[in-house]
Amino acid sequence: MPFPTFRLDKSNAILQLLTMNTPFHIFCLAVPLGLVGCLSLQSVSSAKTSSTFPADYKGQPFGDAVYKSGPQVIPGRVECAYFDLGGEGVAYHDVDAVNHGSGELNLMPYHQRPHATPYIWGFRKDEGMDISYTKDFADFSHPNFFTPATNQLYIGWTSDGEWCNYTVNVKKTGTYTITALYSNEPKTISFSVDNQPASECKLPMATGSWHIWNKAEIGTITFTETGLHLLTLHYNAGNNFAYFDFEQANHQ
Ligand SMILES: [Ca+2]
Repeated sequence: MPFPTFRLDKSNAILQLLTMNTPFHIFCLAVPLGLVGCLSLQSVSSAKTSSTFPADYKGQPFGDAVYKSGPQVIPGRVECAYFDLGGEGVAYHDVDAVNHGSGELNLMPYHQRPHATPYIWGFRKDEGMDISYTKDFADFSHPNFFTPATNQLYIGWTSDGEWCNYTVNVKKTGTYTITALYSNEPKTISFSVDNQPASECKLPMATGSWHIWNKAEIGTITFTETGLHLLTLHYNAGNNFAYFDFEQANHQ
């Protein structure tokens, strides 16, 4: 039997499937499904870049063998440890090149907790940013104002004048409340969007320790265009930061 010829566009693929004999049924079914899958992947990876995204930015959204979701989404949660790839002066500014958590403290066996994994305690250990995770003896041995997740990653060892970038995918325009999971001092932090000042936020209370955590609403921020934006967190010494939740204000 000669091979039939057919076009595999979406409109007639199903018709061909119904009218042809096996084994071409299988082929015809697999190809359209593959096309659909490819289109889905493409839609995830090709978020629209906003008109104000800095054209000369050399950083990239964080990703590794475990985290493959691409730019973090607003509305939603921005995990602080998922700052962009690109290194010192591009994706962040940190006062020294040592990662004092993953690349120093967590090299000590005692800090490699049984509830964690090498991926967690060594998370991005070669970055200058300082990263660690919540530990049984440090973060859960006392009451917290808000109890973080076990193995919650956070950025710490903060110093004055530091900043870090997050390429975020904003799905809806509008004003958002920002809720932070943080510890320690009642400092002021700020965010810029596409290199323009966008929000100044006040951490409402001292928690009393680097390892006593609080989750609180700290301010608002407005996005006037959907698509990819460069969100920059500016901070000084005094806090650990785990994540920021961005929720649309006033049920817009
Ligand atoms: Ca550092």
